[in-house]
Amino acid sequence: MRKKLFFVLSILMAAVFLGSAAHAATLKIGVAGPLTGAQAAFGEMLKNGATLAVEEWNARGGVKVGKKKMKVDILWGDDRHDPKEGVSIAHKFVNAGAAGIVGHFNSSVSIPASTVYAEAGVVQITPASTNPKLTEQGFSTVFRVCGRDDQQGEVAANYIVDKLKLKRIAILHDKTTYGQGLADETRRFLEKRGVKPVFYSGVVQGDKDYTPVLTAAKQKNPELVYFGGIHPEAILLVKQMRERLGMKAHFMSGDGIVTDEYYKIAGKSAEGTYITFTPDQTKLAAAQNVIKKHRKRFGKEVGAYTIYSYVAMNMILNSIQATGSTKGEKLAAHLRSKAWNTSLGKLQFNKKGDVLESPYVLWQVKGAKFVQIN
Ligand code: ABU
Repeated sequence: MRKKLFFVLSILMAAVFLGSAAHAATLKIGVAGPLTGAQAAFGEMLKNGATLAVEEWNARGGVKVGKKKMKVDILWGDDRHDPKEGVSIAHKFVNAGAAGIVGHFNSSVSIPASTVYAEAGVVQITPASTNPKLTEQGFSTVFRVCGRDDQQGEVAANYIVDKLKLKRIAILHDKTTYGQGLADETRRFLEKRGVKPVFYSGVVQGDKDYTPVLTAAKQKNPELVYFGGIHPEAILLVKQMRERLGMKAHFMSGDGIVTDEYYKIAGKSAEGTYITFTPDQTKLAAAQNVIKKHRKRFGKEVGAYTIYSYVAMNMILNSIQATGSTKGEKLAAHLRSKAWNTSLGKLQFNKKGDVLESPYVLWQVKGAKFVQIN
C-alpha cells in the first residue's frame, strides 16, 4: 500500500514539475486596451492583430531565445480606457514577467502605464496612442508605430484653411489626454494660419445629451465643428447637431472615430464627416497577407489599428529572437537599430521611439463608408 502511495505521489510530483517547466518555457507578452466597454471596437482591433501575429509565431514553433524555442503566451489586459485600471494592469504584467507590451490604446492610459513599464525595463509599443507626450518623457523603452497628434492636428488645420477655406470653427473635445490634446494641436495650427476658433469647450465622456454645449456653439454660427475624441461621443455629437439642432456645419474629427460603428450608428448624420487618419492601409502591397489572414481567422475586415497591433507584436518577437534577450534595453536598442520591413511598409524609429514617417491624410464618410479624399 505504502509503495503504491509513493508511486502515485511520484507521478503527481513529476506532473507538477513538468507542468511548471512547460509554463516557465513560454514567452509572455502583455496586450492591453479597452477590450470591453464603449471603446471595445478599438480593443478588438488590438486583440485580433496581436493574436494573428502570435498564432503565426507559435505555428512556426515559437520564438528562439538563445538555444531554446519558446511558445508565446498573450497576457490580456482590459483597461476599459481607464488610466487607473491601465496602471494596475501594467503592474500585473510586470509581476507576471511580461517580456514586452503591445498597448495600450488610449494615450490617457498608455502614458501613466509607460512609467511602470519603463521603471521595470519592459519594452512597450503602442499601436495607437498618438498624444506626443508619450514619447517625450525620455523613456528609452517606449515606442509607437502610429503617428502623433501634433502631425495630425496640423494636417486638419491646413485642410480647413487651404481646401475648405473656412474661418468660423468651433472646437470641442472630450477632456482626455488624446481628445483635448488633438483639439489643442488643431487650434494651435489654425491660429498659426490666422484662424482663431469662435468656440472652444470640453464635453464629458459618457454623457448622453450634448445639446447644451452644441446650442452654445451654434450661437457662434460655426462653419465647421471640430471634435477631439472617440467615436461614442462623436456619434452623439453629430447626431444631435443634425437631428435635434438642425446644424449644417461640417463635422471633422481624428483617428479616434475610425470604427464602423461611427457611420453605422450615426447613419445619415455621419455623411460628409471629415477625418484625419493615415493613408489607406488596405491598398498597401505589404498588408495584403495579414488582411487575408484576418478575414479568414475572424470573418471580418481589419480595423483602423489591427495591422498596427500585428506589426507591434511582430517587432517585439523579432527583437527577442534577434537579440536572444528579453531585456528591455537590448530590445529597445534593436528596435532602433534598423529600418523594419513591416505589413505597414518600411518603419524606422527615431531616438524618442516615434516612427520617422507617419503621414496623415483626409478621409470622409461617403455612402456609409470611410473614403480617403486626398
Ligand atoms: N489615437 C487614437 C485614440 C487613441 C489615443 O491616442 O488615445
